[in-house]
Amino acid sequence: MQIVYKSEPQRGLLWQQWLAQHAPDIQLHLWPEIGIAEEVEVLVAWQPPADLMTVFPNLKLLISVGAGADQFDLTQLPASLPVVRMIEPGLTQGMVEYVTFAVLGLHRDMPRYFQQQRAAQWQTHPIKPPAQRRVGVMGLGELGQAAIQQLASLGFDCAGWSRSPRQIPGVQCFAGNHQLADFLARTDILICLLPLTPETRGLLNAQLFAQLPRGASLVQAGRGQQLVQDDLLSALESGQLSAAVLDVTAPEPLPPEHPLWRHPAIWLTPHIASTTQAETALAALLENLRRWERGESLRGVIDRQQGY
Ligand code: NDP
Ligand code: OXD
Repeated sequence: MQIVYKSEPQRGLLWQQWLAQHAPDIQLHLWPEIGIAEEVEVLVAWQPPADLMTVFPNLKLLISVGAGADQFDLTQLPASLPVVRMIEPGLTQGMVEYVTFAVLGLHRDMPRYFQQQRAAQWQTHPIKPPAQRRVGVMGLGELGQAAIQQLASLGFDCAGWSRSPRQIPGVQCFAGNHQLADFLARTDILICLLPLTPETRGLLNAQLFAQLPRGASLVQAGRGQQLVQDDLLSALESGQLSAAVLDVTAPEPLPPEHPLWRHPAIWLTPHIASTTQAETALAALLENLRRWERGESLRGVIDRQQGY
């Protein structure tokens, strides 16, 4: 099997060496080296080359090296080309860690304490038990479910919101637009782990913030285009929101002069919440390639209608 990998080079090198040793029938080429283009059946990429089907005329499978596949313009790809995304334990664990860090930081008033530190102000605030802190995760997929289970184990009052109804022990589950208002009304810390689709683009806006309890906070680790940044700044200004932890922005990188960088109630990280880990992803990648060879269903197939 001839595969081309086009993403972070270190990971590609490790995969190439590991496959050569453990699955020598799979030859992984590291972009821009592609072997014989006509023989390439699988592309594993973050950003595919322009004119994908011209470069690889016999491509049969496109694998996103990340959890999201919104970086692909699905409308430009043949309907018959399966597109799958990465589901692997290292990526999930990274997101669980980031969300847990952010929620604990917000729960324990850390943005406020860091502001106080800069002002050399020694002032304490009451500590709330986690059971009195209502966290709400938007998106109950691979990452959202893992994150919420960790938060529930820490004793937070947890709810989640998804497109279709879900059942997660110990978590109050809401689904669909008709239950969004109820979900928001009971959420002190809102975490977005939604994929970017036409429905979720711009969803984190003034109207949505207004439905949260006053003083709520936001953790945004989905995609930058889901957040209306000016609406966030206004909500922080008015006190409707008290703080935000942002891992994704639009654009990325965020220009140095952008107000989000310097806002005292915002913690900003450069899209590092999680990433596909070279070692842990190998088994997931190989498993999907073998399933594909055997004509079996793949893990993480993107539904073209839903866009995720
Ligand atoms: P999944 O596809 O497994 O889960 C997506 C979840 O979102 C599902 O629960 C789905 O509902 C829900 N959803 C989708 N559209 C809507 C909608 N319109 N209304 C309500 N719920 C909706 O994705 P993952 O959990 O693997 O990843 C989620 C996202 O996290 C990625 O797409 C990516 O954008 C982001 N990400 C960010 C990273 C970072 O470093 N910042 C790293 C990795 C991922 P249902 O259950 O009904 O299908
Ligand atoms: C991903 C990401 O989707 O890194 O994996 O954002």
